[in-house]
Amino acid sequence: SATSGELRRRGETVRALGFAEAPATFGRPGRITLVGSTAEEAMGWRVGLRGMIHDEIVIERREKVLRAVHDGAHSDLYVISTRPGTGEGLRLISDLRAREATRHAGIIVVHGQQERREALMALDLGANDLITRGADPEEMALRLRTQMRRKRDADLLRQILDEGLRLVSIDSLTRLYNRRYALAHLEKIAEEARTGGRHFALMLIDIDRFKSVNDTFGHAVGDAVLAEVGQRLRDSLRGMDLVARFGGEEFLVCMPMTSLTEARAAAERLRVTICDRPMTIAPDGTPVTVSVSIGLAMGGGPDRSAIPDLLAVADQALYSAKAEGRNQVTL
Ligand code: GH3
Ligand code: MG
Ligand code: MG
Ligand code: MG
Repeated sequence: SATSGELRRRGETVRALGFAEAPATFGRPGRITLVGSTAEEAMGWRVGLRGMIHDEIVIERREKVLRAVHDGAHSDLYVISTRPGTGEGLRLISDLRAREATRHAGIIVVHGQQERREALMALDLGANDLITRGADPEEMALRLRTQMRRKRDADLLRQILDEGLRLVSIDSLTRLYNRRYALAHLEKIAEEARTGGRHFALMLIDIDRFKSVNDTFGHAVGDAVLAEVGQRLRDSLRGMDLVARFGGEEFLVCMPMTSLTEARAAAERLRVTICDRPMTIAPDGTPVTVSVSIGLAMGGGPDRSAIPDLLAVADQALYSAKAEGRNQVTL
């Protein structure tokens, strides 16, 4: 288990990376499950390890391990005994690797000196380390500690990666996806539409005369209006729809599996939800009414246009909406 120095270093890493607080699993004691061929074998391991491992150690019968995982009682490390010729143990390794909760768990296989075939198969199925049956407790403790350390580091890295991906995908003002994420996601939607033979709608939504909102009420109110526009757009769409802040006061909406008729209705609904009631902006409750112009383009079906071309079509439609007087949807 981690020493206090190690924990302090991890805490510093976590803070230096800008986490508001430590990731959920940070600092929690680890858990090790021992799965012997017999109850006596696992008990023997536990007695040998006494005082050398500071993580929680549980003994589980082979048949009960997956049930426990299913019930949420999964471990960071599994020590599993194989029995030659039975496939027992080996099957458990592949089952653990196939489950989300234990995909990244450590697995150490305990095998007999002569069971070279089992040992190699175990490694092939994803075991992290091997111990020869009868190895002394010091060696066992060392190998367990190494795997627990590796698991903790890997968990932390995965959380940092998830958080980093989130940070580079989200616009901090509106909490919507940003342009970078939207462009990547659009390609996926286009690909799904190609294989599924369905249409999707693409909308570019630009706030009308937003410069005058800033000029009249100040930049802070302008920011709050942007956040409220984003909120209203999100509230009026389905979970499967993409809403992103595409530029300064420009938003992008993509609706998969949507016909032209549905898209027109949705765009009109979005237009109305922005302009039909004032936004009350904190702290003094300034009422601000804005409208948006929406350029609509359809993708998918027989039309094989690439995303940049569809965006250009939507942008052209938006330009027309502005030219024809704003606060309208144009196709
Ligand atoms: P139009 O109807 O033609 O779109 O007029 P507009 O004033 O909205 O368009 P223009 O492109 O002239 O101005 C957009 C303004 O949006 C200018 C810029 O200062 C403002 N803006 C862009 N991003 C932000 C932001 O993050 N916060 C605030 N408060 N204003 C922003
Ligand atoms: Mg503009
Ligand atoms: Mg504008
Ligand atoms: Mg604009």
